[in-house]
Amino acid sequence: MPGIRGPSDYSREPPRHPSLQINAKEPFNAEPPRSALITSYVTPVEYFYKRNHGPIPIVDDIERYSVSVSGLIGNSKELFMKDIWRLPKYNVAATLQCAGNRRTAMSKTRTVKGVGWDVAAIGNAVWGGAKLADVLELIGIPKYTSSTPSGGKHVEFVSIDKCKEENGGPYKASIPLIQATNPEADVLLAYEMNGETLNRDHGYPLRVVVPGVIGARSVKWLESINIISEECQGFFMQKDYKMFPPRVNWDNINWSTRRPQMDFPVQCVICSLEDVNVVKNGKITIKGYAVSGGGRGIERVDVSVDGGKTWVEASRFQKSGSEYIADDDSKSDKWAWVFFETEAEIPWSAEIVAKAVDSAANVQPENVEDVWNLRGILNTSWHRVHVQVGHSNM
Ligand SMILES: Nc1nc2c(c(=O)[nH]1)N[C@H]1C(S)=C(S)[C@@H](COP(=O)(O)O)O[C@H]1N2
Ligand SMILES: [Mo]
Repeated sequence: MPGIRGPSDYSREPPRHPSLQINAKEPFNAEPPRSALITSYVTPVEYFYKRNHGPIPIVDDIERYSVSVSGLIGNSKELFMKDIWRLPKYNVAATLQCAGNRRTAMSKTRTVKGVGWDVAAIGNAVWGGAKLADVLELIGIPKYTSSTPSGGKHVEFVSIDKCKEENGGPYKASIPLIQATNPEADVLLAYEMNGETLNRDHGYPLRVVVPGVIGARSVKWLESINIISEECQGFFMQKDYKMFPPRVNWDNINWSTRRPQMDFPVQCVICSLEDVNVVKNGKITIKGYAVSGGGRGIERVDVSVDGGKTWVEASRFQKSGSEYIADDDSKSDKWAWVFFETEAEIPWSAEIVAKAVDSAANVQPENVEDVWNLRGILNTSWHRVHVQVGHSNM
């Protein structure tokens, strides 16, 4: 194996921050406390959620590490880190969100299958690396190609980790060739996260970052890239991460009837309050994140302190000192989340609700029941927290 290997046990896992809430230990799945998310627009690496399906791979020799590129392209090629480093480097601020974010809340309606997550299976990082479009050009596929002469229409990313869902094989996924060769789609082969070398949990030495798409397609610990005619047939593309209607259950499911989920829908979450917060007086700050997939901006965030009867509009911002304008790429980070904030005065108890609208006017569903699905993905229902005012003499 070229300088990297996927261990079959958990004896060599990397160190992790003690404040992470562990949702599964082996494989390691953890998220930060929700309040940590809103302390910084760029999520510090140690607080960034970790979503794994097997033991973390080990790099024995970075000099020997290479990614093989093959499939429907003439000759296959080995790319070493020095080949990747030589390409123009881009820093892209992009929010990664697991499709299972907010799954625990969905499972309260009806049981779902999968690791439970609160609201922090999401993070915003500045990813540094080469554009996949440049990498593919290097091996002879021009920009904006939707099909190669030999019929390649998808780009498959294969890892080196050992996943039980793949019967001990590696994690894999694919994206359409047209997205991979479009430089504006900003798909990266990233070797840096927030200006530092990628760490082991997040895919060292090289990972894919597909902005605006569910985290599942951003394959970590890249081992090979294949140009293929049909989308990847791996477990995580074909038998997982698909959105089914509420009536589909484990007895009547037919996986082939649905497409693999790619873009994520509009989402927003209140992070400054927990269920149930007791506050000293009636003044509260309602702050959280809002994000949409496909590069769509956040047009509006509505907040209610009476369970959704009346609404106010929250302010939105990304970086301090610059105004956030949805879909203005010169001012705002198109692939990144937006923070929202508003203050409110509440009586003795209140249901606080937040919902976002994206730049295509997509809205969040009111009730989780309406989007319930057996795998518990894409819970984007109105986010609600309950707050009580405590009567102390302080
Ligand atoms: N090789 C590999 N890549 C992977 C995964 C994995 O288990 N193995 N998990 C995927 C999923 S489901 C998500 S949400 C993101 C999580 O990335 P992070 O751990 O860097 O936050 O990685 C994706 N890439
Ligand atoms: Mo995920």
